[in-house]
Amino acid sequence: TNEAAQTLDGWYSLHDFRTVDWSAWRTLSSDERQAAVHEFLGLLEKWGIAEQEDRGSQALYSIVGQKADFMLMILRPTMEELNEIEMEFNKSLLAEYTIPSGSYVSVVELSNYMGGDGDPYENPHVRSRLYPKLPESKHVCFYPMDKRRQGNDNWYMLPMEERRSLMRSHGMIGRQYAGKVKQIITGSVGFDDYEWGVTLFADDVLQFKKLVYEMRFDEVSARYGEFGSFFVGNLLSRDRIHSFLYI
Ligand code: 76R
Repeated sequence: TNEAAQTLDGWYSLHDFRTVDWSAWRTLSSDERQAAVHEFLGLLEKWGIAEQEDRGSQALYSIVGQKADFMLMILRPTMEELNEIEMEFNKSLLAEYTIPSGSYVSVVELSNYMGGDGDPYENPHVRSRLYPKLPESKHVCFYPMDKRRQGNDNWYMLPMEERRSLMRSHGMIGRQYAGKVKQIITGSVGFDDYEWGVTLFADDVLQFKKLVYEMRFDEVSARYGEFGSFFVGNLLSRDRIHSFLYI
């Protein structure tokens, strides 16, 4: 049998997508809406403590287009904590006025195609990637993907050496976007419908298109990439939450 890539696994990840039920939200009095907003801000503050203590991270973005209105991305050391946070939100007043519109469960993953020396879990650079503080970039892009297993194009039948060399070329393209796009690859085999989640952060939204397009011409993506739905969004900072929910 073929050699599986070894993975380094970091924090567990939940991407939670919600659509606001604006017509129901509108029926509340402005005091009730204020209370719901404050409760939500309180939850964000509470979740933020874990981030300050290096026990996780989270990001909130409004989503452009009809697939959802906002996305909360949460990273935590355990699957239980993801579940707790999701439930805390579900029990909040605001949640009563949102409709779940998708979620993605995965774990931050690095593969050993590029491998370095020593115990990677002790390497500060590796640690900062496995346990990342999510950036407050202006934009986010998320999509799930698979590596193809079809006829002659079966990623999982390729020898390790060939996959390694293909991944090297993939990494070289990615590196040209250093400083412009931050990517977090999360593995979801056994957890969700696709094999990976790709989450990209950038201040210039156009860099998502440029990066993803350029990668389409690279063999790993051209021959082996299969993609789910794409989501793109704008940072929902604390002060923008008020205007976002104002009606
Ligand atoms: O971890 C590393 O930086 C080493 C090189 C590297 C690996 C192993 C790397 C670099 N990636 C790796 C693994 Mn990637 N990546 C994607 C997508 O849209 C598409 O066509 C694909 C979606 C993007 C945009 C992207 C960006 N990468 C992976 C894997 C796991 C593969 C496996 O294990 O079989 C997937 C699914 C995947 C997909 N990648 C980079 C980037 C960027 C920007 C880099 C450069 C990172 C840097 O050097 O800073």
